[in-house]
Amino acid sequence: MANKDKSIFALSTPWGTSGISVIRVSGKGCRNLVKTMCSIKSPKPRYIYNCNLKDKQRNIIDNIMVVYFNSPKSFTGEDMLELYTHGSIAVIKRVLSELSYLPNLEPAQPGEFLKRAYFNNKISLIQAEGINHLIKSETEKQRIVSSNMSFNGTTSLCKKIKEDITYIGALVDATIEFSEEDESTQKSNIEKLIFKIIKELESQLKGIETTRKIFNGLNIIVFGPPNVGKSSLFNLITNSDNSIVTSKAGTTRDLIQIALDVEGYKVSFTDTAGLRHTKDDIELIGIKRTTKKIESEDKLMLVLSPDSYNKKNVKSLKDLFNKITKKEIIIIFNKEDLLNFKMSQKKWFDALPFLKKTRFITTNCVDKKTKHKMLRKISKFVKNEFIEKEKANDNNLFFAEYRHEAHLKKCLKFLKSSYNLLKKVELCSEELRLALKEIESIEGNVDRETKLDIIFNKFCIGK
Ligand SMILES: Nc1nc2c(ncn2[C@@H]2O[C@H](COP(=O)(O)OP(=O)(O)O)[C@@H](O)[C@H]2O)c(=O)[nH]1
Ligand SMILES: [Mg+2]
Repeated sequence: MANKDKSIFALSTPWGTSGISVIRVSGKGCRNLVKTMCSIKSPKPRYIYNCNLKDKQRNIIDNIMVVYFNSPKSFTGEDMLELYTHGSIAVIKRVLSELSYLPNLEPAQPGEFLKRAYFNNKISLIQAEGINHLIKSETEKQRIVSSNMSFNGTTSLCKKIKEDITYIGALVDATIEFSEEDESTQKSNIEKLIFKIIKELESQLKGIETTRKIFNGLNIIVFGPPNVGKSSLFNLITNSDNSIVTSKAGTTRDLIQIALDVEGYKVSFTDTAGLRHTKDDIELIGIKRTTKKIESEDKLMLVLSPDSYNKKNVKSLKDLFNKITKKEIIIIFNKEDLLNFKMSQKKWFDALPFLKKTRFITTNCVDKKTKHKMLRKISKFVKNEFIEKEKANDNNLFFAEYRHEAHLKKCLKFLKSSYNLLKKVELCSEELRLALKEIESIEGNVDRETKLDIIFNKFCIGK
């Protein structure tokens, strides 16, 4: 992080041509900057001004809008400026270079505005992480979960859990005062309360898996023997011509990936090299990469066709299936327009009997007339088989980071031992106190600068 006494500046909108661009400045000297660069003598805070932005030689750089925010009523809690310039690369460059010559002003590090906001108690750590996800979000599901984290959802849940643990702590401490009989009813009450939080934490930990899938996307790997029409199918699904299609076996060598938004979920499809024994060393690299990818991902789309049925291809697939376990597989029987289609389907199932229960559809990827109908059929199949089961109540997803998971797990551990230590009031109280600390850490009681840097460096510049 840059020196906290220094002021920082950055372009907060993307670099490039657009209607407007926003450049942010935070720290001491903002007010003075409005005077010198914008010729506004005493800017009213949070008031938008139209002015000419001038360089040191008093030449006009651009006609802009500017807002001055006075500390602590700003995003970072410091004095701040937002300059709305025309979205021109030349203007942006000129303004940034002009700012960089000013004393006490430095380009912001990634996430530094958020970091200052956090240090000035404007936002919690989890809110900063949420805003970072929100900025990067591309699909509706990603937006919903990021919003939960940024705008109160997660904070309220943490508050509720903290209140519950504190309340239990008070009850535990009070048991000392009770008669033996009252003590046992009280303890069974406490047990119930602890159990309720344990259940909540367990459900949140489960939810993290779902959140990760929402943020990282679901990966579907299109694979199979050469020449079955994998690349044709991939191009059809992704509405692209990114994958080369030829009648020559071994055309695709690189892994080609495209991400789509399927009902608010980010879904990435990967086209792969056809699996076969080959002496071509470049194709071999492609096949190795394909096998590795299949081994590492869960959702597999096996493409087969009548003209690809032969002993060698059967063996390649058998070898692969011997290596992999626990995958979700669906089959696309392609080239349904070929004459011996039905027969070949049976042959494939007979050769690979373990696939007999696998769900499948039949397709034709070359007939332009049926293209739209085919796409609908494939999309429906993919949705039913791969997306539906991932669906969760997004409003109940509040955590995403490995950091959150670690604290939740520790909190759970302390709660469980407090449950087991109910008879020893002091020890039980101590476990509850430790559990409480873990929830506070999620919200941001992280005091080691280095650890914070790891978190904030993942963020973008200008945020
Ligand atoms: N008849 C027919 N040919 C197809 C179909 N899908 C793809 N092909 C053809 O099969 C050949 C191999 O296709 P390609 O997509 O490159 O297969 P890949 O090697 O599995 O990626 C090309 O000549 C395609 O035009 C189909 O549904 N029917
Ligand atoms: Mg191909």
